[in-house]
Amino acid sequence: MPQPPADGLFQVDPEIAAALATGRPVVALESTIITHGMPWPENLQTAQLVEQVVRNAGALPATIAVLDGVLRVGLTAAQLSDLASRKDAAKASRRDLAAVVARKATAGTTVAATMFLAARAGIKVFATGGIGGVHRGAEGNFDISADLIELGQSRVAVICAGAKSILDIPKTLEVLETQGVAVIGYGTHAFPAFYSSDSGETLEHRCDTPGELAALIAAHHRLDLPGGMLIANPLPAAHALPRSEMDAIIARAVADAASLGIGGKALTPYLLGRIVELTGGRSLAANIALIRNNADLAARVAARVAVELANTP
Ligand code: PSU
Ligand code: MN
Repeated sequence: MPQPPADGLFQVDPEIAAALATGRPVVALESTIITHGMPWPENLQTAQLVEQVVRNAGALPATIAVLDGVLRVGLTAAQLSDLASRKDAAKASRRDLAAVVARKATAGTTVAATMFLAARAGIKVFATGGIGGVHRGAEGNFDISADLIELGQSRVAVICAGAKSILDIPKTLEVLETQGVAVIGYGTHAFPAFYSSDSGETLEHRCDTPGELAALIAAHHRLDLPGGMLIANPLPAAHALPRSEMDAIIARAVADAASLGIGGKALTPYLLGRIVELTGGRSLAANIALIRNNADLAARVAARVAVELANTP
C-alpha cells in the first residue's frame, strides 16, 4: 500500500484512522455530489443523512474532499456544512488534486479522486449515487469519465445505483470490462440505470446478501488483485421514475448541453442540474432515496468485509 504523504497535505480524521487501524468498518463517501451534484440545501441535508445512515448500520462515514488545499478523509460537521455552502468549490478528479492543493483551494472530489484517496487511507468500501461513464457521442468527442479508469486502478469496492442514462450504458460497461473491473448486480442480473432499476443490460455476476458481496470483496483483496469493483444496487422500487418520461427529459438535457456548447468536466454537473429543473425537483427525491439505500448497503458490506479479512491468516 502506498504511504500517504507525511507533510500534512493528506489528513485522515483521527476517529477514522483509529477505526482503520483496528479493523473496524469505514465507508468512503464522495463530495462532488455535494458541490456539483445537488442544489443547496438538499446537498447538505443529503450529505448529513447519508453519514447518519452509515453510522446507523454500524460503520463510520468518511466523506472525502479537499478543504483549503488539504486532502481530507473524514469531515467534521462544520467542515461538511462549509463545503456544501461554498460557491467557489472546484470539481476535482484525480488529475486536479495537485493543482487544487497548490492553490490551497476547496473542491468536491469525484468518484475517481475519492477512490484514489480512499484506497490510500486503506478504506475498502465506498458508497455513491451514480458513477461517471462513457457519454453519448463518445465516438466523436472521446468523453469517457476518469471514474472508469480509476475503477481499473484503485482497490475500492464502489456501491452505486448504476449509471444515469445521460451516459451510453453499453459503452460504459464495455470500458469497465476493458479496465478489468468486475460489475456485480445486487439482487439482480440487470444493470440498473439510476432512476430506473433496469438499463436493459445484463450482468454476469450477482450477489444476494451483504455477506456474499463481502466474500467477493475479501477474495479480491486476498488474491491481491489490482483495481476496484463496481456493485450495482438498484434504487428502491417505490422511488423509480417512469423510464419513458426520464428518457425524454434526459434527451432534452443532452440536447440543451449541445446547443450551449457545454462539454468537458462541466457536462455532468450541467446535465444533473438540468434534470432537476426539468423534473421540477422530482428527480431529487429519487436521487436522495438511492444514495441512502447505497450507503446502508455499503455499511453492512463494510462490516462483513472487516470480519472476513480479520479471519484471514
Ligand atoms: N453521476 C451522478 N451524480 C453525480 C456524479 C455523476 O448521477 O454527482 C458526479 C460524481 O462525482 C462523478 C462525477 O464521479 O460526477 C463524474 O464526472 P465526469 O463525468 O466529469 O467524470
Ligand atoms: Mn468527461
